[in-house]
Amino acid sequence: MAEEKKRIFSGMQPSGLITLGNYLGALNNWTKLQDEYDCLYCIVDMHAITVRQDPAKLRKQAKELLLQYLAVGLDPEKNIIYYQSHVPQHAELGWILNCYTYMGELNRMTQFKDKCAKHADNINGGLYTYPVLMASDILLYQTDLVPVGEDQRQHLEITRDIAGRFNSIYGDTFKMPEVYIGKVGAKIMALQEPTKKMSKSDDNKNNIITLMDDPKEIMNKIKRAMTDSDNEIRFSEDKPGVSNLLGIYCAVTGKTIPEAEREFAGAGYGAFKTAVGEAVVADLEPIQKKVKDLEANKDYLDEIIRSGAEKASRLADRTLTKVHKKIGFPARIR
Ligand code: ATP
Ligand code: LTN
Repeated sequence: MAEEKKRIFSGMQPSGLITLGNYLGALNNWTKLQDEYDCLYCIVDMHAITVRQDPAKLRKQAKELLLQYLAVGLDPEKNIIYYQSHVPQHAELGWILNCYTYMGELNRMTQFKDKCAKHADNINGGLYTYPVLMASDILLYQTDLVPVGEDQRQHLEITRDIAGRFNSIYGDTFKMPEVYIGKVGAKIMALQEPTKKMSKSDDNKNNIITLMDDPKEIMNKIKRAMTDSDNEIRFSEDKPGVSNLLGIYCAVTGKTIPEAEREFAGAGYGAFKTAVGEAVVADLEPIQKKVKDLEANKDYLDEIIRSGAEKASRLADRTLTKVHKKIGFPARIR
């Protein structure tokens, strides 16, 4: 009998157009892993409302994210692609796991601290318990591997802590998930402030390149990216701007950092930035074309989302039934 494939779960928030950071840090790895694993790729709209969203915009962004998942090459025949809010079991397990998570653990989350600083007027309970919902997303499907960018490592650690705690009280219930962080592109930095990560909800649009930026915008943003004054193209901690551009260049071309450093030895920043911009444009152009082609195909998209939710829901029920039984909820008479 063929061995069952291992399972992957990952997700992105429909909180804006996805950036080069989301693409190189996560999406690009998802497409590479889709043949080897059974994958669920979720559009985590329930996570997105932890910061205030405009309803019409949120709906539009969720659809755009679906188009982009497909345009980068996620195959809906091979992967389960769906909106988180269509599978209420995420919230149900989320509640349960809240009761197995300590406030002390949540207080340590750096993303929570960052988002509190950014949204001081709306520090809500959802923002605080966000990692528990994320743990539920992952544990609901008995996930083996979670491909994410470097910024999510801490959330994977708390997921493992919660799973371990639950398993030690009730016996084996959840698979212990592993984090998967790619070698390149795991942390793309903001172009104007290269010591902070590129983030799709950044108000300064010059900090980010989205997958849908046109070639002129991309070239301009990269030309304006912050560098330094020593005019040397070298990867180094004290050169965050140049290092970030080198990282982007390598992630889109498949070259290694030493190869890129050799290629640009003696070149000026102007020529370097032009080469980086051109490489990014060449990588994104086919994706943008695919988004445009898919856009009009409403029935096709609806069917992906409908069947995705149905399949996810069936898998989720298996875990939830097990969890209910373990914690002592009365059995449902069906
Ligand atoms: P927001 O700005 O709304 O918080 P975000 O841009 O941080 O959004 P998410 O939807 O939270 O993006 O993350 C989606 C995936 O992209 C996650 O796996 C995350 O680790 C990855 N990711 C986000 N930013 C970067 C980045 N700058 N470099 C590499 N990977 C990233
Ligand atoms: N927290 C992630 C998005 C996310 C996720 C997940 C990623 C929500 N649930 C489950 C992997 C697995 C983020 O903010 N980048």
